[in-house]
Amino acid sequence: RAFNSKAIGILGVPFDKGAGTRGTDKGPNALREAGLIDEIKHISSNIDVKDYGDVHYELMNTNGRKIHNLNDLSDVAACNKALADQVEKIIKDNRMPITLGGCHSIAIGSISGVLRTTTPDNLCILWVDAHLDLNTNTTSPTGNMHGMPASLLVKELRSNWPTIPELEWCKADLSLRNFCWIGLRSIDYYERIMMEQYGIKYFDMRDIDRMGIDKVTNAALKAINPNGDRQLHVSFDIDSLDPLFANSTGTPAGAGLTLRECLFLMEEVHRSGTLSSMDLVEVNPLVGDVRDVTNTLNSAKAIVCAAIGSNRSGNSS
Ligand code: Z70
Ligand code: MN
Ligand code: MN
Ligand code: MN
Repeated sequence: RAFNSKAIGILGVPFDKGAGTRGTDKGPNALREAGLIDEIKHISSNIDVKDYGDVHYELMNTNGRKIHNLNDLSDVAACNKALADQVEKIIKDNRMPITLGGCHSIAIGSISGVLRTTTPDNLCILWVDAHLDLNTNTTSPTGNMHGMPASLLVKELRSNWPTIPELEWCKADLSLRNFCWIGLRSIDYYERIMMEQYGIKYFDMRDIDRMGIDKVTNAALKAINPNGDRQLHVSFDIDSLDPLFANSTGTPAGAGLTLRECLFLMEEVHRSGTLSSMDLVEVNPLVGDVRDVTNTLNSAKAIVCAAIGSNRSGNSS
């Protein structure tokens, strides 16, 4: 299959129920109103972008069942099920899906949709985030499912989960070996234990200070795609950025990535020729003042555009 297709499919996921803070459901339209689609069209003359609109979902009948410490599970499950169908459809239209969150729980459906079109061994995941998002319902200190998507997608943690009827459709069995995290600086107690137990690949803020973003980016891509023959999904949480550049998010974490580091990272992702799908999540236009929201939207747009070929050295076609 061809990577870095010039054909893009944008999908909004106005969903915030996996987060403890309301408002990420306003993310997709805020990005559209800030001109994201037009900015993508202006990257180059041969780029082809289609806006698929927003995902809609209806609740399943759960007969009132509840599972311990999974807030709004029925909504999270129903939204992600609909999302997986839409992502699969966009790929079958020969477009690269870019999902606009929404909270990070939407990575469950986004990555599940991609996995219907390829094998788990063929897919690698770059998770750019201040947080690890590897909790299960028994390790999570909050019950918020945006802190759990990675663990629902990997086979190594399957036995740590109870049977969840609403998520029966989620058959993702990626290996943790195919994941690498960048930007970590807020990790929960049990997440830290899992990181050590499974030898998780990551480059945290200390690694970026020590190595610089160039070496980190290339080491991360090499770690999950040593032969360059896998397709790459980037799950980009805007809270990986320092609050100076993206304060409008539910849980900003200080001392984070600069916008320049993120642009370099995404330019390299583009240059790798392996990018096949992407999430941009946790933009919350209800947090902060007008200036915070503008900065956050500008950062988010620049990150998406860099991933699909916008280059600070100029674009010639
Ligand atoms: C914490 C949890 C999280 C984003 C917060 C926080 C997770 N580890 N993710 N904000 N984007 O609740 O599991
Ligand atoms: Mn113009
Ligand atoms: Mn996240
Ligand atoms: Mn986060």
